[in-house]
Amino acid sequence: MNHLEANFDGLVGPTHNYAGLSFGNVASQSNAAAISNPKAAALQGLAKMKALHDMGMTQGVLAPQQRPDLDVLRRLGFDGNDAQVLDKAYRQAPPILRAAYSASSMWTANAATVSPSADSADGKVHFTPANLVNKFHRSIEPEVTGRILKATFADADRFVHHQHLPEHDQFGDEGAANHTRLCRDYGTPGLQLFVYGRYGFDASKPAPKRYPARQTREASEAVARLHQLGEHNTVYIQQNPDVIDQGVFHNDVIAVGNQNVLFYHEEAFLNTDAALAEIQAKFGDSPLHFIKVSTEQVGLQDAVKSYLFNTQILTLPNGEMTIIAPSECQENPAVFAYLNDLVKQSTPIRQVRYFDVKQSMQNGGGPACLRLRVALSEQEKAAVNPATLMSESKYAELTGWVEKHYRDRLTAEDLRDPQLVVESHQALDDLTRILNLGNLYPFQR
Ligand code: SUG
Repeated sequence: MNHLEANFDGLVGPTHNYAGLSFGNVASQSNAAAISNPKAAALQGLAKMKALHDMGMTQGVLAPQQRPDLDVLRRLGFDGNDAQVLDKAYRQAPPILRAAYSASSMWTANAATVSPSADSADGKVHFTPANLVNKFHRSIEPEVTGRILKATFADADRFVHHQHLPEHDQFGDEGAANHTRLCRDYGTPGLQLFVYGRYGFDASKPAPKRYPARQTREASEAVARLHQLGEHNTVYIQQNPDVIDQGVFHNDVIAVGNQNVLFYHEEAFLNTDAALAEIQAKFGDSPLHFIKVSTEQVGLQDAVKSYLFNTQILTLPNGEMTIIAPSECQENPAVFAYLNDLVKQSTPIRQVRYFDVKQSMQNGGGPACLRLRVALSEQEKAAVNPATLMSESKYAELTGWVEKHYRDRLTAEDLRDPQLVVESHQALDDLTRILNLGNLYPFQR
């Protein structure tokens, strides 16, 4: 039976803006108050999706969330009609208004953790939305994320949807950004690496000092239990707290894996040798490529700025691996030289392709942040909501939809404009028809 790995990218929502909301994410903080271009952001994301489709990959689309989240603003005491709620929040608490407007659900690597049927004891694909409790603007995502995932992977005989973990920092969970699966083929049982930043219930263990560790070990263990994984197919690895303090707010900023390749920076993990030995022991005899990038080759700051590791490693239909990198990797001399050399080495990676996702990068989201990987059998793929899969016609329909509904400029001042709410609702209402999602948004219920 054929298995494949699908990428489900987050469609950038109509209110994409730069609000400086993510302490510990250097790009988000340094672009606070920059002027965003939601139309360009959405088109950049769609162009990447279409390119992967054209490369023969299975590419899906995950819908954005309803923003602004007026319910959460009302829950926080801003009352009146929609225009009054926006105006009060704008005058009394601008950062809260910006949070309620964030299009951060575009980074679907943080939407959920997904375990394929080959690994889970019950032979089903498991999804757990991430609770994202570390940042207020992201903590308001999981419920609707769960609804979007259910509308996309609806077949209850094949797909199991769990509730997100309890909403507390001790169970901080950021989803697939801290989760990598290694395997021989997508359909053979694999090994799931859960990378955490700290312990939630043991303050004596190492932890970063400056920036928050968003993922706890206890959260990772809970997801593995829910997904019916066992000791034989899980490895827990602690992130190096020092790199978190240098801006590595998710593990996918410093490491990425695909099939039998683990591509990582030498400073990524706390106990690297022990972790690699455990991976090797549990992976079995077949060849495994640990591609280590040393600090001498690429310094940590260059890795963080260029997002060398926030790349997608794809296995193309011809079996060769390609890296999907942001154009920032081309612009950084050390990183560009490294990648040019990498494709000449004896690893499965044969090619690098560069994409302009600058609108997302300026908020700390690279190509890998924008996608959720779902390994599927052909039957499972056939059970996916077909309207969410990329095709020539879907691309044309979605780019037309963006051109029609999106603004090309958004400032902090614009967020008080009630017309933006009307425009966003119209856009999302149309989108639920294009993606055949039903009435999933609060304003539709
Ligand atoms: O959670 N940025 C996101 C970026 C997420 C990147 N995802 C992965 N690494 N998988 C975050 O920090 C910034 C929003 C703002 O400041 O406007 C933001 O939420």
